[in-house]
This record gives sequence, structure tokens and C-alpha cells, in this order.
Amino acid sequence: MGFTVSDELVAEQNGAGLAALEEDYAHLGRQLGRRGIDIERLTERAMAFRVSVPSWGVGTGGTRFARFPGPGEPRNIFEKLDDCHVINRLVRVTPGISLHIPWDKPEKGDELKGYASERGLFFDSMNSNTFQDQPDQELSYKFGSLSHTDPPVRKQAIEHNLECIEIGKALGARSHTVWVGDGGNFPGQVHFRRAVDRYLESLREIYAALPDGWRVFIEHKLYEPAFYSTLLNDWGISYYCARELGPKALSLVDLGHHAPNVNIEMIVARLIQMEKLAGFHFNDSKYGDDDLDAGSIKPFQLFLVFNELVEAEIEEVPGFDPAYMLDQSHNVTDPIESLMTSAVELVRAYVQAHLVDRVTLHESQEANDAVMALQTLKQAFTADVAPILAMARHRAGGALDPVGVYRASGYRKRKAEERPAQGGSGSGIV
Ligand SMILES: [Mn+2]
Repeated sequence: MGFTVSDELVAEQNGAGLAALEEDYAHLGRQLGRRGIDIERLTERAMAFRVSVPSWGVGTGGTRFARFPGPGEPRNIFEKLDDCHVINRLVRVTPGISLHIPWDKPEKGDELKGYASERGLFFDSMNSNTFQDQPDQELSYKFGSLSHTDPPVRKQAIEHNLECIEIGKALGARSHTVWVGDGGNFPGQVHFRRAVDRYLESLREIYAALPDGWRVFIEHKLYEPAFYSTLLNDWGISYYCARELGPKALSLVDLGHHAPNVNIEMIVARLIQMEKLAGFHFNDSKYGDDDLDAGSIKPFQLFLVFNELVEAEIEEVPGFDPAYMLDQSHNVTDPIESLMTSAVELVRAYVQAHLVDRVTLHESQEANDAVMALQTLKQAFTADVAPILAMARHRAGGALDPVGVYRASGYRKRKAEERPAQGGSGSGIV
């Protein structure tokens, strides 16, 4: 297709690196073979992995202090889909789009669906926004939305969510993600229990409107925008609400929405055990909700999360069908480069988790052999699986070196000419 990175360029760039890759891949295949692991099966798994890209992620993000837009930023949802197409064109694991309403609200849903499918993309999850006021909005969310004390505000927030579902239905989406910024800044401001009751009452109406086959994902966040108390502050309240609502309601884990050093992999295991894991918003974090690129700060944590996921996948735990999405704020990088490298980091952690010798791990756990248990995990985590990832991309028609090909393509430079600078929409991150 003429509107993207050309097939010729990908073939030319891949051609230059293919001989070395084949050599590395064969070498790794022999190494893994000695441990009884079939490299071809791992490559197939890497090719089958999928993570969705957020429509808002291809624009430059920002903080509450400033936003520094990059050149050639997408100005509307169609241009955002062009950028998403480039990402999937090169990494081959990101055909799904997570759509934000109203930042990326389509004027004509049919047109958007066609535009996406022409580019090999589809819409999988909708995302509502009742954490900021829109210009044409009647009532304010300053003091909350789905849990607001005032029934008309709650009604307005519910109706917005129902509209998201309607738009999603037309686009072929299958899930709806709800994150609310409701909370309080001062002790005494919010009646904790009553706020949860009001939230649940609102969410029941949204739940009742879910089309057949749809699921609703509830996202929690420790703090911000509220700095004293947050309505859905952790997985416990998220689980409670999901359980109260019913089987189609599940708890979504955003890696950045926890206090530093919280054992997220254990939260993941808990939600799997309770059959309530919706899936993920992947990103990384150093202090608070930084929304840094997945795997950039704590790759071992990411691996440990995937260790739990792969264990559940192998065991075929009932109800285990997590949705993977990226949710990051790209403040200083080209969002296309960040999203491509993040997607690759997820496939890396996924493949490494498949390298874990589970027989030895389980035996070590039963024997209380902590050293051997950790060593078993580390053996998988320290394995360099880059040749598997590159071979998987190559076989799927992607790039051996996605960032290298992207830079060689001059895509951003071309877009900088085609898309004159503007303020941008959807700089926020949920
Ligand atoms: Mn999120």
C-alpha cells in the first residue's frame, strides 16, 4: 500500500540481515534443543502473540506541566490509524486498536471500520472518558462521574458509556474499558462506602447494555487525579465490583497504576485464580504512574507477570482469556518507535516465559528449594530470544529491525510535511 512503509524497503532491509539471523537462529535452536525445547514452536507462539495499540498512544503525550508535540503528529483518527498501520506493518503483532471516546470519536463509524480493515486493523476495545469535561458537556465531572453525589451527573456519565458501546458495536469492538478519576483530595470529602454503592449502581446500567459476547473491563488506579482517596484504588475493590456486576465484568491491570514495589505478578495470579482477569494496560513506571515504555524500567517484573500468564495458558485455567493492550504516554520519543519497541518487549517476555522449565520450578516449589526455583526462572529470563522474535517478524512479513526500517523509510519526515503542526487531541493517558 502506498500510504505506508513500502514492501520493497522492508524486503531490502531484511535481506541485508537475513543470513546472520538464520545463523543465530540455528545456533539458538541447537542450544534450546539440548534442553528439549523446540524453537519452531516458540517461533509459532511469538507469531500468534497479539497486543492492541491505543488510538491515543500515537500522539505525543504530556504531563500536567507541558506537552511538547513532535513533527508530523496525527491530527485525527484516520491519521492515527495510518500510524498504527506502520507499527503493525513492521512488528506484525498489533492489528487491534483500542479506541478512545471522545478523543477519537468517529463521525461515520462505517467509514472508519473500512479504513481500518483496509490497513489490516480492527477495533477491539472501547474506552470511555468521564475524567474531563468536554466543550459541549452540560454537567461537570469536577467532583466525580459514575459515583457523583448528584444523580443527573451520574446519568450523563452512564449515557456517555452507553454511547461508547453503541459506537463500538458499529466498529466491531468486543469490550468496553471504564476508568474513572472519581475520588477526593481531602479527608472527609467523600463517603467511601456510599461512593462505591453509587458507582456500582451506575455500572449496572452499563453492564445491562453490553451486547452479546461483550465484556466490560474495570480499571483501577492508586491515585491521581485525586490525591487523597480514589474510588477504585486497587485490585481488591476492582475485584469486588467485577464480582458484584456479574460474569461479563472483569478487572483490568494497568502496570503503572500501583504503588512502587507492589507485587503485581501476584495480583495477576490472584485475578487469574478468581477468574476475573480482564487483561492489561502495559507500560512501565519508576515512581508513580509514569506511563513509560513497557519493559524499559523493570523487565524482570514484566517477565514475572508473563510467567503467571503463560502458566495459566499452559494449564488452561477456566475463563482465562486476557486482552493485552499498551497504554503509555510518549512524551520525549516518536510514539511509533516507542509502541513498536514496547510490543517487541512484550513478545520477548512472553517467549521467555515459555522457556521456564515448569517441571523443575514446580518440584523446587514443592521441595521449598528457593534457590533452584529462582534459578529456574532466571535461566529463562536471561536467555537471549532476539533471534526468535526477529524470525517470527520475518516469517509474518514484518521487519527484522522495526526501528531501523522505520527510520530508513523517512515516514515521519514525510508526515511532518503532510501534517502541519497543530495542538493535537487526546494527549491524556488513562
Ligand atoms: Mn490504563
